[in-house]
Amino acid sequence: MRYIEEVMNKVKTQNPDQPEFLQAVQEVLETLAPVVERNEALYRKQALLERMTIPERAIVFRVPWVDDAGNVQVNTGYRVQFNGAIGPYKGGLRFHPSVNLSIIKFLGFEQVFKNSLTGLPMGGGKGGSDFDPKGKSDREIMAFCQSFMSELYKHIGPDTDVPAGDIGVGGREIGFLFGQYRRLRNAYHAGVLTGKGLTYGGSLARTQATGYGLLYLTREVMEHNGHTLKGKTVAVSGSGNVAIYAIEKAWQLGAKPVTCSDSTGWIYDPEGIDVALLKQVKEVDRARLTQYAAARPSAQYHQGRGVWTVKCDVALPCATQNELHLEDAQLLVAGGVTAVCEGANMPTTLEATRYLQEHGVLFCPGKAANAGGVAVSGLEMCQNSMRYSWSFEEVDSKLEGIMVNIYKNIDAAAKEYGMEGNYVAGANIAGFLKVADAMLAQGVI
Ligand code: NDP
Ligand code: 2IT
Repeated sequence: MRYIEEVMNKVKTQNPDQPEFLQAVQEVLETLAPVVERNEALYRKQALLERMTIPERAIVFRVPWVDDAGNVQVNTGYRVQFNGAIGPYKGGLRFHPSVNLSIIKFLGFEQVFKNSLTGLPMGGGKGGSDFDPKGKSDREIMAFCQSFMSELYKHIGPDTDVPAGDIGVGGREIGFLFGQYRRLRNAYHAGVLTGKGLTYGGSLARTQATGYGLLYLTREVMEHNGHTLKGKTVAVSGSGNVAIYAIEKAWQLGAKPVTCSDSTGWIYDPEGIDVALLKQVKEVDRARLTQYAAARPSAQYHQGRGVWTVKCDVALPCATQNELHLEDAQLLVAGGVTAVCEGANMPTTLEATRYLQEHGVLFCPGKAANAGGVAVSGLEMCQNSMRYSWSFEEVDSKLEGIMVNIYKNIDAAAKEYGMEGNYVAGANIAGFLKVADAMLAQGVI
């Protein structure tokens, strides 16, 4: 126990200006206490937790590009290669004005344990930029992506580090990034990026994977605790890649998703969200949710935040970090929520998580619940290595198997360490043990 506190204090001293990173580390370290107690002397002598909380490498770079008016713009680019003990660094790229080193480090740290939970050989990394894709033309997006890759390509490769999408980075951006990488390297390293288009090495079902995987995991959590998803009301936040396919799979599993949101407002649709319309608005037109509301008579549009005021059985935060606060958790509990499963990374604050757990809500953390995206990225790498591709059904059934397995492993780890039903502890412990073992086996690295 004392060892964990000592490490936490060191991490705080070394990173005083990185609140998101500290939050992510604190959540993991505090749940590792029972594991560390069993191995304290070894872990301390090996400085294992100190090593796990410092990235192997963090690259920060300038990204200059020219806008449509002919002016030079400049952004900051990041790639944090957090831990490569169990495989090449793997994790998404986020383009959003809020991006800074703290956010990329928190995401990279989470990714280490998430990737371990998938059972596939992938280390953890994350990157991105404070570039804001909103309102930019396709040419501006391309100019930015090409400049970003002109530095990033030196640090990545199919056996080194394999980026993918995250907030603000989808199929269009991955295409531009891949084109520039290929041009600079003069080699067709299909496995250098995942989330690619289907005509140049992408995997079927990668687009759907995070949202679908979230619902497979949510179904496992519900059913192993005597509930079912069938007929249940689901509140979803966000309206991007994860939210859209979470909503689609919720319908397919017999539940009724009634909300979605973006950073300016949210929709309550008592008849259930119309997925085809949502895809048209967000994926095709790249428009705002006001357009959804205008086209759908049953939809109510509200400005600002408020998704968690809707009475629901299952809540799926799928937008961004720290979007579900203590007051939201209190409202959800008062409304009788059964389960909260995180589609986004760290969307629930530490206080809200504790409140939900203390009030008997089934709570599944993002590391486990949203691991389906990176899992299918791993399957994309696998297909690229084989120079082959699987059918949608094949990839989807592998994804489902991986999510079922993740549930089994986090449930078993929680039970083994005396914290039955605590899936936060279960996910952290199960994810940690594999990485710890690999690091100890590889010596002082
Ligand atoms: P998208 O860019 O496709 O969508 C993001 C959604 O979240 C949009 O609706 C966006 O609204 C909203 N959002 C983003 N930032 C904020 C903010 N600061 N405040 C309020 N709303 C915000 O991203 P994804 O769907 O891919 O990612 C969503 C979450 O899921 C992230 O936490 C990501 O890390 C996580 N994730 C993604 C995976 C993937 O495969 N894509 C895999 C695992 C996790 P607006 O359009 O107004 O900005
Ligand atoms: O947070 C995540 O797991 C992702 N954004 C997906 C990463 C990936 O490499 O597919």
